[in-house]
Amino acid sequence: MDNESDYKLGQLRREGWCVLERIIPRDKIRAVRAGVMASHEKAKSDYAASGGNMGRQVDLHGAPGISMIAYLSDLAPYLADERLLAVVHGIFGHHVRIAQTEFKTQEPNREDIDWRGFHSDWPHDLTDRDQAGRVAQPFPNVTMQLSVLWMISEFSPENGGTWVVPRTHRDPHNPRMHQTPEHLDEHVDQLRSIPGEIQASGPAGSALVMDSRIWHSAGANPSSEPRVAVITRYCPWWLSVEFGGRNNAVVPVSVYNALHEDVKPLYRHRAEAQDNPFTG
Ligand SMILES: O=C(O)CCC(=O)C(=O)O
Repeated sequence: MDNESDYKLGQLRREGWCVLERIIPRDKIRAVRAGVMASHEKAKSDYAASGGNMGRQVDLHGAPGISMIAYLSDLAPYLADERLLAVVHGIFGHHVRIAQTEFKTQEPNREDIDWRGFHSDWPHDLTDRDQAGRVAQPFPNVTMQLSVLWMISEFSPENGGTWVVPRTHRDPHNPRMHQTPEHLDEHVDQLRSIPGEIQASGPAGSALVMDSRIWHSAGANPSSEPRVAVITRYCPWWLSVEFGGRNNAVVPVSVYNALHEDVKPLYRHRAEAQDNPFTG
């Protein structure tokens, strides 16, 4: 492993997050951003036309819908980037897959810049609203999922860069404790600024990598342009990504076949007409 990957891995383990800068190169990012923005609109109109729910990526009947990777051909080649996989493999070993792929664009012109919505991510999402599995607290000291937020726009305090509270991936409390079915005691208000919070920044094309346990929140975007982002959730082979049915969206054969060879293993478990190497 090179020095940069080693440093980022250490930061991720210690602080719960890191930024890998410019995974998408400067000369490609404009075209990728244009592609992602157009695809987001297309996905919205396709889901609306079919009566499905794009947020949950389910069809009209609640069955798995079409995965957002079907709309992200411009971003897809970077999902198996060497620098990113060095860090992901450093945490999980080589057998990994992407559980969920979602658009995370923040609309412009927000005035409520003090807005926060701190939480940790599945499988450490305490709301467990889909009954999709929730690790019991106190969370074991194991990284189970890496939320990789692609900064398709530059991220900064000026446009709603993600808020993170460093080292909270090891904290026994959680900003959503009151939302657990058993209403655990709340120690932290998820809707307010938290001491030590910082706003993750990076040039367009970077990837914010977060341990799913870390407390984080989208930022309100006061600028006049959308803050364009996509999330992909990297999981180890041993984590159930089907249980409860949360975002089990399907990758059509044609989309799967067009993926780069290094990216295919990340989606094979969701690809139509492919053996699932995790169940076979
Ligand atoms: O969009 C962001 O900045 C954060 C996204 C987020 O909180 C999430 O996907 O869990």
